[in-house]
Amino acid sequence: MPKPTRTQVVIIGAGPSGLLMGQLLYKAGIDTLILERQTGDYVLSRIRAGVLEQVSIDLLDEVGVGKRMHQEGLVHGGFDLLFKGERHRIDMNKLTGGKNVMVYGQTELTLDLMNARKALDLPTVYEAENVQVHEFDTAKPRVTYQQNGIAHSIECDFIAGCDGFHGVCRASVPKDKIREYEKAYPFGWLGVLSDTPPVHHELIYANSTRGFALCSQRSKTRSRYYLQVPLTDKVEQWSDEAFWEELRKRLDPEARAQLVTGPSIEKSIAPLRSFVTEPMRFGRMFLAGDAAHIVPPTGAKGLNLAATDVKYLSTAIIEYYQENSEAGIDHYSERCLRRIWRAERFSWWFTSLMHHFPENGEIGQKFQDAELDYLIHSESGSRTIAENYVGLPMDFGD
Ligand code: RFL
Ligand code: PHB
Repeated sequence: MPKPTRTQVVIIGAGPSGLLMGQLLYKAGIDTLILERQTGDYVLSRIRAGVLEQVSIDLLDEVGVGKRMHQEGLVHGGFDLLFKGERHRIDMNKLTGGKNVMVYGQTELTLDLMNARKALDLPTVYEAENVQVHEFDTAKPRVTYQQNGIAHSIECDFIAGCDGFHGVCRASVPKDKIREYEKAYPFGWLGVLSDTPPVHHELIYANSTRGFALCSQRSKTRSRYYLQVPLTDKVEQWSDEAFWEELRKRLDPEARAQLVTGPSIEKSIAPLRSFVTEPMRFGRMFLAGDAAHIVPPTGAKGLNLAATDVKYLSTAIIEYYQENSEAGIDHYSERCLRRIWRAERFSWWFTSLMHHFPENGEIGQKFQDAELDYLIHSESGSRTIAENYVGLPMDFGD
């Protein structure tokens, strides 16, 4: 058995949550070790989020990795809702008193965080096998793993479970100590990335009788599109041709005419679910990001919630070391969950409003059309969407 080593915080997972956590703690002089199951290249190959709220932008600036994001990210002050064949703009900027979102791919943000950690020579173990968490309900937690067949054991003060939905941290909590709330949706999103100019300078969220579609982007020359598909569909069934043809059918005539198609550079199907774990603290182990909750991507909230969890958690741990106070740690779950449930509600509501539910029949479609018609014509209705989409503040002040 190799001699155990020690660090202050072991972070499990080098996705956006884990890497941001590492930077926030580094800035406060706290030692971390990150353990990641995959290779760095694999982590960077997962095409996921594209929209950052102001709170996430501010956090990336706070840790000093915002330079490329500000150069290459696209600031959006609105988006279009398309229904009954017509598009209507939600002017987020005007409706929220000047707030915007930033379109910047999760892959780019992860790369920026990865490079920052590498430049500081902070320890990260990629391809860490069989990571296991031990004694996290005591004052001396421990994490074991293997690398290249060699076993390692690390003692620490805290474990940050930033290991995503399929991670080991949540799975290690005794079932009687955790409560899980879950809703699975009866469809998935088929996503395509292509080096083609976006169909529109802002995002288009489309409600069509054929199913939901989303026109997003990564840059002025790279597009990201999604189609609602049955869960039984396999990605191999969808040729590029079939994808573009179906997308065209779900758009309005103007967008249809403007759509530039090309070969896909990534194509995948993601299931949609709402999921929340309560609590998010188990002694000296904390869950953050997708390890603790999942939202359907319609509201673009997943990565943003991950970033704010990590801000709450790093602040609590810094308080513990600098002020010898456990108050932040004690309130971590409660503070996060309040924000999480609000984002979960919005994501569920927006998903329900925009997707096709055949089981709800024609009347279901009529209800959606009527609600959308109300929302775009009522200033308070439009403001409700805008306010939630740009993101709620970290402290609600109420
Ligand atoms: P991640 O990104 O899943 O990273 C977790 C990391 O932990 C590693 N890991 C382990 N490491 C060691 N040992 C183990 N036993 C481990 N088990 C797992 C994994 O390899 C991985 O590297 O979670 P994190 O960091 O919490 O980040 C969350 C975000 O990735 C996620 O919420 C977003 O991508 C969600 N999301 C969106 N969020 C937004 O805010 N805006 C969007 O526009 C948006 N669009 C999306 C999305 C997610 C999507 N999919 C595919 C689910 C669009 C899509 C299609
Ligand atoms: C994306 O660009 O991947 C994206 C954008 C907005 C969403 C979901 C995904 O709501």
